[in-house]
Amino acid sequence: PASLPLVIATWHVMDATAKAMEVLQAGGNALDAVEQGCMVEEANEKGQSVGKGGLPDRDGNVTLDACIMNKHGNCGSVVYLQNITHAVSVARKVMEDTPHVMLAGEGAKQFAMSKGFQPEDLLTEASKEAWEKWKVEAKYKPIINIENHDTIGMLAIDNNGDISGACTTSGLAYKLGGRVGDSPIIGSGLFVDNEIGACVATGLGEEVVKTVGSFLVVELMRQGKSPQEACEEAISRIVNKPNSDYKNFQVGYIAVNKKGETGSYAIHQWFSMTKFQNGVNEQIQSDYYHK
Ligand code: SD4
Repeated sequence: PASLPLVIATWHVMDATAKAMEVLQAGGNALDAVEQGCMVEEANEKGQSVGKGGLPDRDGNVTLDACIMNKHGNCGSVVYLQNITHAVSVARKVMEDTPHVMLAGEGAKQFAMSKGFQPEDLLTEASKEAWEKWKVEAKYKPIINIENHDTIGMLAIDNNGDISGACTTSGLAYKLGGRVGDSPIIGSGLFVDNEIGACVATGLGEEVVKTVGSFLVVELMRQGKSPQEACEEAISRIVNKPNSDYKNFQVGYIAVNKKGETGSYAIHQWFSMTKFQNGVNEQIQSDYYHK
């Protein structure tokens, strides 16, 4: 089997995977690792599709979606959360401190504040300027890879061989007010089954939700597919739909199985996975469908 521990994440996020590996090497569990890894990107104001500095919706509001899932198959999620940078940590509190799985909007924010999270303005000058520029024409169209390396999904296996995953995003830039993507939807943006493996998605969330993408990838691994084969099959479900408009949007998956084998696949070029294993932290370009 591949050596443990290991961490993989969507896009080019070496600081985040380094943080997660540091947690694992200090004997921390996979859940702590994915939370702390994701927090690195949430706090990074330069990342314009997650946490602080995320691009707003069309009304200028930064609204966050995040979820987390542990080795017991428990999960927590927040949707349409405003003014709290570390959405992934709020999701973990929902999992651990409430009888619920999802909290939305104002209720999620009030809950976060009751747990000691400090509200702050998440719209940075740079993101505000980008939004103002967008407003001139105000055309909404998903742009392939606009997110490039920000929205983060992370999966880890710790020294005990246990798997956890997390996902956090400010969603699609200039979305309609109220829009929620795949990232906080368990089974779509993220799924973890400690017996089998885990998967996390990025890209146009609507297309991931319609195919329950991450659950699909894990179930395909359960049926014997490798993580790579499972990611490819889940992408083919999207592109082979009648009238699929896949040429105009991106979806990417990364997956890991219980043996520590990994895979990644996307519709279009330039999707990548960051992987930290055996002392090597590297960005791996993903293979893709549309050539
Ligand atoms: C969403 N899947 O809200 C997210 C966006 C994303 O890289 O992954 N961007 O649809």
